[in-house]
Parts: sequence; C-alpha cells; structure tokens
Amino acid sequence: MIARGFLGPLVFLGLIFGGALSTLGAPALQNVYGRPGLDLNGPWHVIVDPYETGYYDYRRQAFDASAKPAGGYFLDRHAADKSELVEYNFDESPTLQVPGDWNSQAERLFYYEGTVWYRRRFDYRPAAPGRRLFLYFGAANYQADVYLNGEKLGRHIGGFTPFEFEVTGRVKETGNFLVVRVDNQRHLDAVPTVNTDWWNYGGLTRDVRLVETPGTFVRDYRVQLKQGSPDRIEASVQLDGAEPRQHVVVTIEGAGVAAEADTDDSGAAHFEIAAPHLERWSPETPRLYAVTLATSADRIRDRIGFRTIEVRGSDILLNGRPIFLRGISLHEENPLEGRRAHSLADARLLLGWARELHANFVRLAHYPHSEHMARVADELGLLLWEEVPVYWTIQWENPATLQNAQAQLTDLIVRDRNRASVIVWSVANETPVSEARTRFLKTLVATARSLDPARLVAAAMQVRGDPARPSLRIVDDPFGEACDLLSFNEYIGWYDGLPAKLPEITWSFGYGKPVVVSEFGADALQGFHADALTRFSEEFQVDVYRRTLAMLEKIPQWRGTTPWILCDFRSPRRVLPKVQDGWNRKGLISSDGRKKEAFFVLKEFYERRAAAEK
Ligand code: GCB
Repeated sequence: MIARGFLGPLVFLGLIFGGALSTLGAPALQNVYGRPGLDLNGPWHVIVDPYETGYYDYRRQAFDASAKPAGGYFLDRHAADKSELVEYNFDESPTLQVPGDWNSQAERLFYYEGTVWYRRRFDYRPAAPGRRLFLYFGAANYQADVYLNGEKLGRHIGGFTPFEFEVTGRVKETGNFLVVRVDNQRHLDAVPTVNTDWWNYGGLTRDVRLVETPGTFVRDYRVQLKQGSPDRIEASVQLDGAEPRQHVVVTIEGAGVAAEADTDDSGAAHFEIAAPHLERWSPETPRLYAVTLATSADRIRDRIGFRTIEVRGSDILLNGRPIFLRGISLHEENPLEGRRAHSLADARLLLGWARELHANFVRLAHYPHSEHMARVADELGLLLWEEVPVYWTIQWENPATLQNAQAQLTDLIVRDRNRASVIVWSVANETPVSEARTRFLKTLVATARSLDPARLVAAAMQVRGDPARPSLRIVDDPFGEACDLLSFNEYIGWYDGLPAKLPEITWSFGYGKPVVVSEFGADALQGFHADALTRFSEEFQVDVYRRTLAMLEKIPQWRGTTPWILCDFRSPRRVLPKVQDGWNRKGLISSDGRKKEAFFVLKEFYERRAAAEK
C-alpha cells in the first residue's frame, strides 16, 4: 500500500509517484475542480487493439529484424516520407467522446473487452514559471497506461477511482500528445473479479484534466466536525512541495471561523477549531459553507457541510437525532442513453429521481461513483452509502487483491471525506462467509476507520435460513461484529420463494445494531401487466414491495433500506428475450425513463414515514 493514515509524508511520496510508475495509484489531489488548468474532455482519436499491436516500440525496429514495424501507438507516429512503413494513424482513426464508455458509443464495441488506445493533442502554457502540472483522470476502466509525448508516465489499476501523474516540466507550449491505453479485460485476481451483474463499460469514463498548482501547494485537506462533537471542527492539511513548512489559514465564511496553524517538516498540520455558531447540514437544510485553505502561495476553496453521524444501540443518529434512512440503490448508469453516467447533469438526473421518491438516502452501488454524485448529493441533501467493488467472490487469500481493494477504498475515502452527504463506507457486497473473507474485510474496515473515524462502516451481507424452521431468516455473519450497521440483501419473494411467504417470515439478528436492508426487489418489465403471480409483471413487483415493507416494519431494530434498484440497468447476464434483453429489470424506473407502479408504492411509503417522523 502506498499512502495511508492522513497521507503521512506526502512531500516524500510526491517524489515517488509524481511522474513515476503508479501501479495501484496513490490518492489523487483533493478538489481538482477547484484548481485552474485545462479540460481535456471531448473527442479523442482511438485505435481498437484486441491483439495488443500498439505495444511494439517503433524505435526498436532497426535492431530487431523479426519485429513487425506496426506498433508503438504511444509514439503517435506518421510516416516521415512516402517510403516509410507506419501501419497506424490516429488522425485518420475514429473518435470517441471523453468522458464516456466505448460500449455505448460504437456498436462494434458494445461487448468489447480488451484494449483501446486513445490519443489527444493539446497546447498549454502555465500561468507563471515554477507552477506544477498534474494530469488527472477521474477514472479509467480497468487499467490505464499513460504516455505523454511518447514517454510513459505510469499505469493505474482499478476502474472507478481517480489518479494523476505529475507532468511538471514535460508539457510543451504547443504540440503535446497524450496517449492512453485502456484495457477493460476482467481478471480473476482483480477487484471486481470476473463475474458481476453490471456492464463492464470500458474507456476513459470520467473527466480528464490538466491541473495547475503552485510549487508547494495544498495537496489534501480534511475539514469536518470532530466525531461526537457538534461544535468543534477538526482540520488537517497536507502540503506537497519543496517548502513544507508554511503558515496555513482556514476560514469558514458565514460561520465566523478563521484558524491558523504551521505545517511541520512533512508539510502536515492538524488542528481543532471551536465553531459554536455552525448550522448543521441535514437532508432538510443542506447548508454548505464556503471554506478556504490558504498559504502564502496557494489558495483553494471548497463548499463543505458539517454534520455528525453515529450509531447508538440500534439507532442511527444524524446531528444527535435518530433518523430513518429512506433509501434507494443505484448504479452509475444513465438508463435513458444506456451508458455510464459521468457528468453533473447525469448526477442531477439520477439523484433528482431519488428525491422524487422522497428518499433521504442513496446507496451508490457497487463501486465508487464519480465525484459529481457526492457533490450533487451535498447540494440536494441526500445521505450517501459509498462502496468499493469487493463483490461476490474475490481472491481472499491473494495479498495483491487485498492491496488493490485497499487502494480503491483509500482513494474513494480521500476523495470524498469532505462531503457531508457521505455517511457510510461499504467495504463489500454479498460475499460468502469464510475465515479468509472475514479477515480480508476486517482489514478493509481498519483501513476505512484509520482514514476516516467520523463515518459508519458497513457491508451488504447475506441472509441464511434454518432448514428446521423454514420461516426464520438469520443474520449472524461474523463480519457483522466489525460493522456499524447490520446490512444484508434479501430477495424473499423473488430468489427465495414467492411473495406469499413474506408475511410469515421472522428474523433473528446476531447483533443489536441498526438494521439497514441493503437490497430487496423483483424484476418487472414496465408496461407488462398481469396477476401478481406472473413473473416480470408490474403487479408481481408491487406485491414484493408491499409485502416486504410490511414485513420490515415488524423488525424493531429496522432503521432504513435501499431497495434494489432505482433504474433498470444493463447486465450481460440478463438474457431473457423480450423481457430482459440485456437489462436487469429490477428498476423502479424503466430504461426509457417511465416509472413503474412499484415506484409509487415506495414513494407513498416514504412519504408516510417522513410525515410520521415530523
Ligand atoms: C444482488 C446483487 C446485485 C444484483 C441483484 C440482482 O444481490 O447485489 O448486484 O444485481 O442481486 O438483481 O440479482
């Protein structure tokens, strides 16, 4: 693992990963959208390369007679004269939009899993000498090899987390070429592994930016209420650069807060600030403050909300008051366009639907979504559950797989730990119980808690039955002991019998913790009406929702749920013709944006719960 704790000695780390190989990624810069730079989104030329021809280094051709002079795509070559043999040409190749997955942009790439080379040219002049430059990628699924002006900057593994490379001194005022090889092949030892229930969208799926900073700058910061303390703010600042000892000023406009501290030799400062007049962030009043962090050379602004979250017995307390989580799960997919969601507009569409449902909580399944989601949730007052793709089975005994999962979790937490909306870090989904798995997951919990002691940690666990008592369902997973919430996916009425058995079900829980049911649901093809025993009818789905909600209401420690799922989503596992056609149909909203009847069942339930709690 590369950088942990509060990012420890990043001045030193800057030397290691700035410009060098970053195999599993070190946490990326905080708040890249708050920095000047150059947007590298837009059309990029691409070469689809299933046979990995592009790896061949053209420059070695003269020394290796057996090699075919075709590759070296990262050199972005053009024949120097009419006789030279160069068998590729980015300028004449098609383009794909960045950010965006390739599957939805070209029919021939719909099921493609392999390598695509992307190329983009740019010019850039930094604002002043001595400024530093970083190439930032919001995410690339799954592996990215990055080359600038023909030189390799490094590799990043993991499809949903940000990464960057320092390129200070490597960017010319004109004529730069940036080439990225993106490979979305699935691997047994990867996170996630080879089998999931979502589309393996490949490509440069999130924003790409050139980010400019001063020579020594605020790389990371955390400004949040101290755990269990409603009027004290904890601030941590980490500088990166040759002059680590500086004076830092943190101001919170409108809260009468201005605090100062000196950073130490490693560029770190950690301090507490009294903030007696702070208005707390909540779903009802999502108050965000303008926060500024300034040194003599750097100044970065953010919008941050302040709230506490804790568990007491079987209650979840938001700002000290019990809350019921009226949730919904969602994938980061725009169902109307059948593609990865990546923009602010996408985030507003998806989270806007969640608000229409009268939800106050959203589970961002099953991997880190883009930073836009958390920022829009901050604005809208939606609480979030964020998750890493430790899904179904993973190589629990493989140290590299653990390191990969830890790196993804770290990158997510470092990116989003200033977001008031985020209240839960989820480390896994439906992982079968074994000693090796529980050990693996407990390591992830330790990572989460060390990076962020002020949020809850959970996982979507599984339910077990008892052959001697068919109506009993048990949640006593040994991993439950390490979690703050007791969360599990239950599909009684869909994968587990028919809905008629739901009223008979009773529950046994191994822990006196808040129960937040992370999934239940049923497939329904929007517009298909039949009786409630007909699979895939809207009536069947409605029946599952009605009976499940009635069953859950009988659980004394029930504190919330995120049913599966807001929208129909693409999945290659879902092949039933005329019904699924490559879509998981458990959405409450169809792939053409129509609300199914179950949407209104859940909406009414949430309205009633919200009214009862007032
Ligand atoms: C689950 C998984 C989710 C699936 C869902 C289903 O338990 O967590 O990823 O999509 O069931 O529809 O089967």
